[in-house]
Amino acid sequence: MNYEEKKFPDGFLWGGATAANQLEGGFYEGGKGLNIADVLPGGKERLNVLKSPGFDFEIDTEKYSYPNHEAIDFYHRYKEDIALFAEMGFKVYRMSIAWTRIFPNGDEMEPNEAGLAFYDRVFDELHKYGIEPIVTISHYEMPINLVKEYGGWRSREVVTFFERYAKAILNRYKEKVKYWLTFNEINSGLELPIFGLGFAIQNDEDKYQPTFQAFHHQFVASSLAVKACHEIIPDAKIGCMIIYAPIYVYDSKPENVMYGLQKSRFFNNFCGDVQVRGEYPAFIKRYFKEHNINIEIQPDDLQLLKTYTVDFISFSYYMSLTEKEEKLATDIGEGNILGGMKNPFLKTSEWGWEIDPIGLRISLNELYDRYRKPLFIVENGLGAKDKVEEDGSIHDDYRIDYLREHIKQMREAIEDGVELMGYTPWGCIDLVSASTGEMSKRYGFIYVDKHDDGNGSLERSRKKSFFWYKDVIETNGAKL
Ligand code: BGP
Repeated sequence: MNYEEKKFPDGFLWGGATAANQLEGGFYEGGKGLNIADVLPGGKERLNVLKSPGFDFEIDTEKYSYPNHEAIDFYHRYKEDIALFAEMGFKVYRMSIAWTRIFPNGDEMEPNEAGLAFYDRVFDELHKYGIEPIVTISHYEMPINLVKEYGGWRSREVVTFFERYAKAILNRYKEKVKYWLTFNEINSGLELPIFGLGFAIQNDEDKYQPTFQAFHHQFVASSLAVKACHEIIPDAKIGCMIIYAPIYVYDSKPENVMYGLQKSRFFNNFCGDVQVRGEYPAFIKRYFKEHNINIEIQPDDLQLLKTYTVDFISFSYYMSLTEKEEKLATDIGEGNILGGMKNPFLKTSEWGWEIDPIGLRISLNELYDRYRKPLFIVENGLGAKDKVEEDGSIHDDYRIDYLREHIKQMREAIEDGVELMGYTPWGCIDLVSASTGEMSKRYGFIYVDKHDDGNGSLERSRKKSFFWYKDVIETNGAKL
């Protein structure tokens, strides 16, 4: 391929991605209320809380640290950070709005002006550099009041509160935001319900009826947001957001192949099928029947889901999963948050996430074959521990290698015929990790001097990958 052929399509949206709760800090400023991320402890306790039943959503500062409270202080330093994004040449910046800045308790009638004004300032700053914001309406941070008083997404009332919130921000930012996403990694509710569904599983029963009722409420809420978005900002595009992890079947045993297909349908396709095709797929209806799940569906719900489907599909891609029907505990890859088996052909990150660039090409093809809608990779990246040299430089070649190989596979997928809108690698600036609550799991092109113990000057510096990514964007992907 010559230089011209290596380029990505004109208008390809290069950028980076973050989420409010993981970088803003200022958790009690500007009238903000408490959200789920504010009560999640940092360090080893984080994963325990996410994976074990019975979390009570209380803050206990005697016992735990809460890294999201200050995070990297984007709340006060957004100008400096956006200037750095601009220096890399970002075309877009994916961020989220903290629901609790706009509706501190979630159930008020009127939005909080100070919260609205903060994002006005952020969007204005982005536009100053010609960077288009891509806004996730809800990224793992439901207001605590809605969790405690209403049971999170179990409650139908939350749909009304969410719709009010979505309309408030769509109206306010109609001139400033043209790309929207409804729920971050909506299918995470199957593995990490605290994040995905806004409630903690208390017992096995919760995994059935309440879980799927909560999903239904989110689907309805998502369609209401699509409807409002199209009415309020006719030239905007709004997408769903799922975690995609292609499933590799461990061997050719037909039972395992069937298991892999079912696993993929459940994890990868269930939420997309509802949000993109506008209906519950047959495999989930069968599952409901076999598990006695009777979700409450209001008369207009199904028509709403069918009418207000998303314009594009965005997804996060970190790893593939290898599966068979009967796994032994020793088959499971250590640290792999989604529970897949060890794949002998793949290396893993320090946290046990399989590194699999070809899996991204497979994901893009599977998604495009299934839906025939534009795709957007809104998260991808390598969590790694960075070493700061004496002169302050950071040689993160491992991150460059990771991203380069994934970008190559994106180009392959485009050659395969996939319509790909853009790429926003995760954590373009170091931030608090969602699953570990630690700072030391870094993804950024920009280093932030903040450590797991909460100390650090919060100073920003450019890693080697910063200059590399700048070149990638400048050459529209021709120079990797
Ligand atoms: C996704 C989330 C992000 C993010 C990322 C990396 O699941 O949408 O919020 O943090 O994963 O995960 P982690 O921070 O656990 O390494």
